This record gives sequence, structure tokens and C-alpha cells, in this order.
Amino acid sequence: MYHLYSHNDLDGIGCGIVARLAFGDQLEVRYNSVMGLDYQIEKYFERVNEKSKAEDVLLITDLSINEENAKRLDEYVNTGGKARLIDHHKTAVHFNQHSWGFVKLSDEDNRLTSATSLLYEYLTQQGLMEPSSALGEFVELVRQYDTWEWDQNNNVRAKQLNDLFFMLSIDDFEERMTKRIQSKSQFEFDDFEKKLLEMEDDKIERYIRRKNREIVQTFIGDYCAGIVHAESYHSELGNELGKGNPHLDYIAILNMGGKKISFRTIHDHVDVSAVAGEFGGGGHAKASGCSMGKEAFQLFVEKVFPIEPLRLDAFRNQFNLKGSVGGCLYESRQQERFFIYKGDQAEWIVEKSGQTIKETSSFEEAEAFIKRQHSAWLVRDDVFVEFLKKQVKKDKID
Ligand SMILES: [Mn+2]
Repeated sequence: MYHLYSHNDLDGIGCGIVARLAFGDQLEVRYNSVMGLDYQIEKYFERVNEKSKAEDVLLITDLSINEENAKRLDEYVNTGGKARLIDHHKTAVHFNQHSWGFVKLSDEDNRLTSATSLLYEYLTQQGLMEPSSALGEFVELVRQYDTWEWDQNNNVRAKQLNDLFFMLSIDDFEERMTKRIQSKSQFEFDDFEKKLLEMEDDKIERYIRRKNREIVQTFIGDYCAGIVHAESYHSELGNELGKGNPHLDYIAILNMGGKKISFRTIHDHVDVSAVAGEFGGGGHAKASGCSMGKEAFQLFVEKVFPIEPLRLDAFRNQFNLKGSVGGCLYESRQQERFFIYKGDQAEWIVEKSGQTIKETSSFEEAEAFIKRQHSAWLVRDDVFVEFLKKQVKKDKID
């Protein structure tokens, strides 16, 4: 019997699907959380006897084991057991010292690997399964999703595969994908799945629009943060809210039930792993997270609770348009008016009540300045026209 212990995310289940296609009924799979694996591996070693040891192959994918289990695995393999730990995480590289370790961060073409792509490579190279084009496509989608390469390549199908994975149960997903890959020469979503994905896309879009009206802005340390409460779709929210509000350094997404904060940024000058690090968390430069401790709660929840959400820029205007050389008008909650226009020297000038308060080299900088300092928004055409009329009158009197 083949025993596969894998992660419970898309890449981990991808391993289960590849192994199922290779071994069929001869495979038992257990999916685990990062924290849950070691207990299961320990239990496996408790169960194993001389007879099962002769027949078993133990596979661990997309997860690391602790020191005690590494020792047990050494002992198991040294006394005739067959096992492989296949992973692509930097933190697992030391397992390559052991005969059972197979850890690779990138492949021959210098592309980042995933556990699914490594297992597929391993089983085909060992002659334990035949490569197929449908399976190859599926594996590549998983790899692109897991390494986030899909984002640069704009490979929407990779993201859709993960969306589908979240909409279905693990069993349902595994069965569907296994059958699909077996019966088709190319990997495709069926009509039912396409409909599901379409509905999910619409749902996410509406959710993001609603959350965009709930963003609260404040300075935390040196950074201008956008704060929003949300339980799901953190990646999508971070990306869309970040792009829609480029004056914000990062978006903090609070999950009160889970007592967690996710940080996302679209900017290269911000490292949100350092932001999360200040509160005992960590992650990547553009996506990170931390638990909501007392200090984080005070800064991100308590202190900002009285702040009104950001007002949206007027979006149906014909006259008051962002970046107009002749000028565009913004307003703050304190009813201050900000006028941004292009000066004679190609500089952009910000005026408040007729006084120049800032000069910048681009419109975007000027806008970011008033949005960061004053939480201002682009006013509607009617307000703009009134403003211009008064200007004309004033000019005449002057
Ligand atoms: Mn992975």
C-alpha cells in the first residue's frame, strides 16, 4: 500500500490527485494542516509492523516533519522501509541530507517548483506513472498558483482552479479532477464548474465594492494604512483595494473572529512582512499576517473605530476629472477644498483656499498628498461648477 501524507491546500491535494492517478486503489491519502502532520506521522509509525513495512511506501508531500519524526523515518528506512519526503519549501532543504529527502526549490529551467510538480516529476522519472498532457496541464496550473507565477502571467485559469477548490469539498474536488484528467486529452473546466466560477467572480466583485466603502485610513508608524474588516477573499481584497487606493501604503484586513490581521501591499517601497513582524507575525514582502494581540488591537481596531470611512471619488464626472491640466477639485470631511492644476513650469500645484500648499512633479503625487494628509475625495461635477463660478466672480472683483 502507498501512504500519502500531504498538505490540505491546493498544492497538497494536487499531490493526492497525481498519486491517485499513479496508484489507484493501492493508495491511502491523508490531508493535514501544517500543525497536524506530525501527530499523523507518529501514528503511522505506531501502526506499522514487519509485514506492512515490507509492502508499504510512505510519501510525505508539501509539508515538513519535526526532529523526532525525522529520526523515526531514518530508523524506518535504515531497517528496510521505503519512504520519500518531497517538498519545495526553503525550510525543508536540510532533509536532503537524508536518503529519503527530495527537496528542490527550482527546476532545470529555473522555474519555482511546487510539491505537485515535484511529485509528478519524481513518479514519471521512476517509471511509476506515464506522463499525460491533461495531467501535465493540471500540474502546471497548480504550480503557477502555488508559486504565485499566475499573477505575473495573468494565468486566470490557475486562480480559478484554486477558487473551485475552495468551493468544493476536498473529496469532491479530488474525484472530479482525477476523472477529468483520466478521461480528457486536455485539462478543462466543465460547464457546471464554469458557471460556478462565473457566479463566484460576480460575488467577489460585489464584495470588494462593498468593502471599498468601508475602508478607514490612518497613519500607523510611518505608513498610511487602509483598514478594512473581512473574513474572506483577502488576496483579492488586498489587490483591488490597493490598486483602487494607490495613496495607501498597505491594506490591513482584520478578521475579528479569527483574531488575525492580513497585510497586503501593491507597492515595492513597502515590505509588509516587516509590518507584520512588529506584531509577532511574518510572511512575504507583499503579503503577510499576524495574530491580533493587544497592541495590534489597540492600533488597528480601538483607535480607528471612531474614524469615518474614506469617501469614494466621484466617478460619473464629465468636467471634474483627475489629472486635468486646468484643474480638478477635492474636498475633505472638514469641508476644506483642494484644487490641483498644472503650473507654467510643468509642475503640479495643490491649492487650499487659494493658497499654494504643495508643488509636485506629477499629478499622482499631488493627489496622494491630499489623500494621505486630508482623506480628500474628488467632488461631483455640480460642486466643481459652483466652485468655478465663484472663482470667476472673485477674479472679476480682484
Ligand atoms: Mn506547496
